[in-house]
Amino acid sequence: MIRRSFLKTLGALGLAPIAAQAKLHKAPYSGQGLFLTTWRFGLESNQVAWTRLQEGGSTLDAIEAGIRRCELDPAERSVGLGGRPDRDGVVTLDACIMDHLGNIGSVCGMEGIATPLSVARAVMEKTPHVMLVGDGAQQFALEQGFPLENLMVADSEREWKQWLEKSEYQPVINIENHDTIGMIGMDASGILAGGCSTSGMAYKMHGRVGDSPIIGAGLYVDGAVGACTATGHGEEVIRTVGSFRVVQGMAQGLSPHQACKAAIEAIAEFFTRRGKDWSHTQIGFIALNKSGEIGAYSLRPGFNYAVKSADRAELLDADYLLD
Ligand code: SD4
Repeated sequence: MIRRSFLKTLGALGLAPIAAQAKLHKAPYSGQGLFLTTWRFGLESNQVAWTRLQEGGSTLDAIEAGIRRCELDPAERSVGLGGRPDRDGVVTLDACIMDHLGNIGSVCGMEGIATPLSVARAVMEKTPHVMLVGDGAQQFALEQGFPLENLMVADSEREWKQWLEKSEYQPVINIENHDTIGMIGMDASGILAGGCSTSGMAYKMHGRVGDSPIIGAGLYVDGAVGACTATGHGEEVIRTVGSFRVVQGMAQGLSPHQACKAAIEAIAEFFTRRGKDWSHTQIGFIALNKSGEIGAYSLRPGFNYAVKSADRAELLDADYLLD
């Protein structure tokens, strides 16, 4: 009785819990697992996640393994080891993780630890908190036995020194096929989870944090509805609470594709309303729902994502709003 009137009050305020609003009257998921990952490197990360799942790992284990593959690859220059530095020449990493029950963990602006997603998972599972930043995040990681490493690779250092000559800060993002890794997935029983890991925008101000470690912005999972993750211009994704927006869209009956499109349209609307120049910006979302439907959408062309299921392993181009 109390619960019903509480829900009614929340509903009147437009705040009813997503699961309670869910209109997902689709067939239940009948696959053996499904992973969706941003960008070309998602192909390999999906394969690693898939193997981990088939070996008996949970969705969360699979996502951690898939993202870790990318974090530890020094050739991937926007995630983990080898990530591009900030304007002061410091590589700082952001990551977050979320499971189907609403457990969350996040690290922001962490230096010297190559696998921030695993640290975010440790924050989730081993602390009473959900987010650790900077020195505190590193201190916790060291206590947990993560190794301290120099994350700057020679190519990143050379490019940074070149950049210093002009020091022009124009966030050019997503024009190359390697960027923030966001992975969402589901096991054979439909248990969802997601993770997101990045070194953020190259040459950002020291201390800047984007959307990727922010639950609701860079990642959101509702175990009864679906999951979404974002890549691109983090400030805009935070402004519009992008990933939560997409999951809420799915809860209200939109397909993953429609929900991603609606979130991109909202971002465009926010730009227009604020009269800001958005000619250099890019944002992309990927999403999946509980019945195994997938979708993606970006602001402009060039965003791709990898999908993996029992009978699929491919890279797809997202639909987009602007040419
Ligand atoms: C950020 N969203 O730090 C990240 C960067 C990114 O494609 O995804 N670039 O804003």
